[in-house]
Amino acid sequence: MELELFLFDFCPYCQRVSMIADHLGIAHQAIQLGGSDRPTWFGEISPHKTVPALRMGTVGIFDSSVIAEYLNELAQGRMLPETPLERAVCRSWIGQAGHCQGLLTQICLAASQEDFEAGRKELVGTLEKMENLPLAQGQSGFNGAELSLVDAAMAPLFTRLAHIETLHPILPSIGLERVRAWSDRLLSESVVIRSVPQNFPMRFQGFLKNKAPGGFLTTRLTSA
Ligand SMILES: N[C@@H](CCC(=O)N[C@@H](CS)C(=O)NCC(=O)O)C(=O)O
Repeated sequence: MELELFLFDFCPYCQRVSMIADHLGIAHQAIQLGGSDRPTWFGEISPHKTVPALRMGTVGIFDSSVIAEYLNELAQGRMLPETPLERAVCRSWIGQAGHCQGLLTQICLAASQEDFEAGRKELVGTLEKMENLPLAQGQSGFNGAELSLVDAAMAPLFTRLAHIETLHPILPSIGLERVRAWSDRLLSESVVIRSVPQNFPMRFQGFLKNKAPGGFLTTRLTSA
């Protein structure tokens, strides 16, 4: 039975899922669905027509966390550690990655410097919690050498953070060394590089101009 993945290449949640499928070598057909006018039949697979979504025969599933777990199960759970407690720790931090992604959207769409700073402060606060984890101590991923579901949840965030930082600093100049090193290592992994559209900088600019005309970051963009 063919596995179909419905994706939009600029979407961070889709980046996460396609990176996992690629890393695990799971054969699939990637079907790109743009940002607007998704067909009616797609609502049968994903009730709010959000991507990513997955179809196996007549069965559809949606939500990147669910799809990530499903793909990982198809590969005997390689992308999570062995014990239930370690897996639960990972899932806790995957939840935080989702929280960070929401904050990043808030930062991108901030109308004023004040809103931008409020989002930035909360994002840095969450990353500071990650800094104290036993992560990123010379290994490429959250759990060690193998890319994990936590890495796949964080990589889209790090991709976007790196672009935003070309416009305005987000991370403090001192501190967060482990998180920075974790980001650098993930962004240099070939599976992560392949998950980012080649025209990402241009798309990112287009996203800011469309979604936040006159917003704090958009202004930085035009003055850059
Ligand atoms: N919680 C969902 C979020 C998915 C989501 O918001 N996807 C966006 C694209 S980034 C979407 O399809 N939005 C609806 C639209 O663009 O019409 C997940 O993790 O899959």
